[in-house]
Amino acid sequence: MDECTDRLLDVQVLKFGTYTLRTGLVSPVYVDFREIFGFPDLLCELAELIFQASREAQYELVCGVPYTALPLATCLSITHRLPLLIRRKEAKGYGTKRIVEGKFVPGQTCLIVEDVVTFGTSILDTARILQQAGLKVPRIISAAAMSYGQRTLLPTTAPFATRLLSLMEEKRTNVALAADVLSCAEALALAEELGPEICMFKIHADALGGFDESFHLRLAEIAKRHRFLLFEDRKFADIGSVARRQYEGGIFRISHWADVVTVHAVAGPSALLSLQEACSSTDNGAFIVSEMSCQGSLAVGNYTQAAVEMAKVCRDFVAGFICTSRVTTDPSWVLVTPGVKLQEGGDGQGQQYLTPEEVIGRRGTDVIVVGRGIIDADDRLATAQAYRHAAWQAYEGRVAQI
Ligand code: 5BU
Repeated sequence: MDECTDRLLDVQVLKFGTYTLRTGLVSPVYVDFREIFGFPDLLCELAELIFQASREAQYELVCGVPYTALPLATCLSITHRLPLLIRRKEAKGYGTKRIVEGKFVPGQTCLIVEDVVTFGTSILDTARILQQAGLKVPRIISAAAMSYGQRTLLPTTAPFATRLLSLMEEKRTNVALAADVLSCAEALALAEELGPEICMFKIHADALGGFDESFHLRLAEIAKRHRFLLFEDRKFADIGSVARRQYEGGIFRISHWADVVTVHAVAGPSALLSLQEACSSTDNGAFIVSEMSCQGSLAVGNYTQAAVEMAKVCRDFVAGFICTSRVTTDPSWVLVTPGVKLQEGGDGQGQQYLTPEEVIGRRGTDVIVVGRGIIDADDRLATAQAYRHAAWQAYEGRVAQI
């Protein structure tokens, strides 16, 4: 895959810069798929990667989303002897008036191939039309869903996001543990036991009994040994000067040990800018709370969009967002979702849970934050491994499928 990516860069199918897309979104990456038509060997290589990525799905036919994905679908069809369908953009006004051309019988299963996905509207249109024609659509494959590793190469990815994305890719885990236990001693024991399974260890320092300097020194040592990052879920929401003092000073001295913190958008960008100034390393960062998992949250709609927009004033410090949906399609930001359990439901106190498959696989966020789902389990290690497996499978499925 990496060799293929290098060639896509060489021949300018994949470009990095600042591009305004048809949808009005500004993107740091642009895929000019039409450029590939001049390189048939590369087209075949990409079609083969798509075939490999879709192997688990059972399908009998292949259909490309018009127009640029048609050569990809054709290549797959010829190489693997899969009958090809063509979905017309509009039904012909004469002759058969068919909108889906090709040989098929209702009930057959069809793979949809797309070149680049922004919002997925064209894909969904194609899926709907094929379904109306009686076909089953098990999988949609896109040539351009970026992996965590590939996203570290984007020039707009913040330093902390780069650290997190590389760690997730290398360690093969996108689970953050919400270590909401009573004491620092318990938190250290949890970090020791579950450290090998997670990418971030999230605490609320002010809710842990016995907090002192020796705690964060010992936690940092465990984090280094088991390779995870330290996340203080402080949710700063005050004016810049106070937020800075809360970050650097007091009992917790958060800036001395936390790799990443959360910041509310409600007070505007000043808190972010002050925290960035006070940050002990340029490799550290913050997540902006753009949505919350709890019932009745006011962080919705225009607020969410404004929170996402605000991140741009502090691009080197903001690594991404806390959210429960895909609040941005810009792959430089990391999307972190709390309120996750293996079974959907609630906790009776406003928390709402979605499954790893739902948030990573279907909604398209990147990291799950799990607290009681793991902490309340009889076997915490086996349960953490089950979350890790579910969230990673959902991610791997998504890199091939949108
Ligand atoms: P739970 O035990 O998995 O429900 O814990 C969720 C954790 O995520 C907990 O530490 C919350 O403070 C944190 N959280 C959340 O649940 N929802 C949010 O919207 C935000 C943080 Br922001």
